[in-house]
Amino acid sequence: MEVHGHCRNGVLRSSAIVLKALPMIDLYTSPTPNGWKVAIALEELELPYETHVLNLSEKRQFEDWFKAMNPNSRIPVIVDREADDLTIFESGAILIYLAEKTGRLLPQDIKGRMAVMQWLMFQMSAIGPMQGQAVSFERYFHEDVPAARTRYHNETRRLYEVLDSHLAHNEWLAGEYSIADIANWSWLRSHKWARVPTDGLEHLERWMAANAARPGSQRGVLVPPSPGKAELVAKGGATIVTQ
Ligand SMILES: N[C@@H](CCC(=O)N[C@@H](CS)C(=O)NCC(=O)O)C(=O)O
Repeated sequence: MEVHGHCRNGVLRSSAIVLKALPMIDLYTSPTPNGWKVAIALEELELPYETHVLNLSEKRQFEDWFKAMNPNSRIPVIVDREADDLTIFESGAILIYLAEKTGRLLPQDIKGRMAVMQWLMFQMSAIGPMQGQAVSFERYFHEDVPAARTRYHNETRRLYEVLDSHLAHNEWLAGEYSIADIANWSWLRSHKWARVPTDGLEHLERWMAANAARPGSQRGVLVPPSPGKAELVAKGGATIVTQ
């Protein structure tokens, strides 16, 4: 496992002295939408963290040391050293935890809180699984299955249209910018990889541009650095796609 320190924000400034904060959170991740969600949230919240990169093709996620943290063998996972090594898997749960830890990106009042939760759950239960399958059948699956390709493509596009209609009347998904925006944008930014267009969805595209313009988003999507080359990503995806 490669271990990289990513404490870009772990710098405390006090008059003349500049101190580096110790990483507080271990982030086990990979350059994928579910991983970016957590990196973006950590950057937005300016929490010091250390990144542990898993190359998913090497299948380290199935080893016992990793399964002890997540029995489902998936990234992302965090360990909060400041909270008695509290270990959390499932990116939605991690985002809620980080928001609660800092009191940011998730309102306290019940109405505001539930608005964020419902759009977060929309991503976890719909955008993620459907777009994930769209990518698998477009790019990774070992045989071409046109009916599956069409189904996941159409369902993903339909979900984008749901977001677009909502964003026609809302700047962000739930009141102020929140973990719901982070979760959904982390997937939407890869829509071309799934070959699902956003054409004609002007409100969605306006919101995507607003997310992309945030410094926290820009730092988060570089954690960890992606191999960049489409062939390499496709080869890696093909090694982990299940039949
Ligand atoms: N519902 C989980 C999904 C996590 C997930 O599917 N992670 C993928 C990368 S985006 C993974 O670790 N895949 C490894 C594999 O399939 O072996 C979450 O949101 O955390």
